[in-house]
Amino acid sequence: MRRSRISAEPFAIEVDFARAVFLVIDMQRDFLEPGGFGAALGNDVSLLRRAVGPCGAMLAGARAAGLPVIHTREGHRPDLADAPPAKPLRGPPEKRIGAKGPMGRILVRGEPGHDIIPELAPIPGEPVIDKPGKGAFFQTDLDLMLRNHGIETLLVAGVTTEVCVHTTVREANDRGYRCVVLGDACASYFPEFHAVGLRMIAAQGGIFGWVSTTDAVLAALAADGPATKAAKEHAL
Ligand code: C5J
Repeated sequence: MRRSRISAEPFAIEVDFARAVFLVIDMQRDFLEPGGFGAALGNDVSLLRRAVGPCGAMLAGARAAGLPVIHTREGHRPDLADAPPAKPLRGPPEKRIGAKGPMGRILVRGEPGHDIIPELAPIPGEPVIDKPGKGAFFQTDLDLMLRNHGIETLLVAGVTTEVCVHTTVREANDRGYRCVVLGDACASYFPEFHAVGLRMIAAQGGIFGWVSTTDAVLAALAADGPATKAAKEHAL
């Protein structure tokens, strides 16, 4: 097994890329485009765009290197049977989960707003995990897929930093995975929450994981070369 060093906070981490995946959290139209769930909650969705370029660069690098990619989407069944009753009851009725918006019913599977933004669309062979909650492990088969493929490290990006990225990293950390969060490939409607969210991950000796950058991860991946290609045999 070959380990590559990624510079990160609180300290550099050695990663076996043959046992790593790139996990892209909820880069959906409902969060990033006007008229979706994020906008219905009163947020400036343009603040999330800053993560798109870095996410795209990491996607391209992962695909070129043979590093498996997994996407997630937050959303619910059309009858909302998988939404806890308190979730769709928040906010004014015309802006709630399940209400009709310019991109279809808000945060409902199968609607245009639920799709991943076209710039970061999954390609054939990349699993998409549909999750009813904020965390990607809650009521999904993500853990099973990762364990079946011997994955130990998650390279994590997406939105929003302090909600679905954080929840997923906490869930993963408790399940024994090592999470390296690509800070510049994450974003929040609240820049201060983004900054503090990243600090919380790396604080106390890396209480939830590591925080790095897209460039640092790509540099380690490029230096790794052949070892990553071995991951192709473990394609998810
Ligand atoms: C939110 C998410 N913010 N993907 N979801 O409701 O972070």
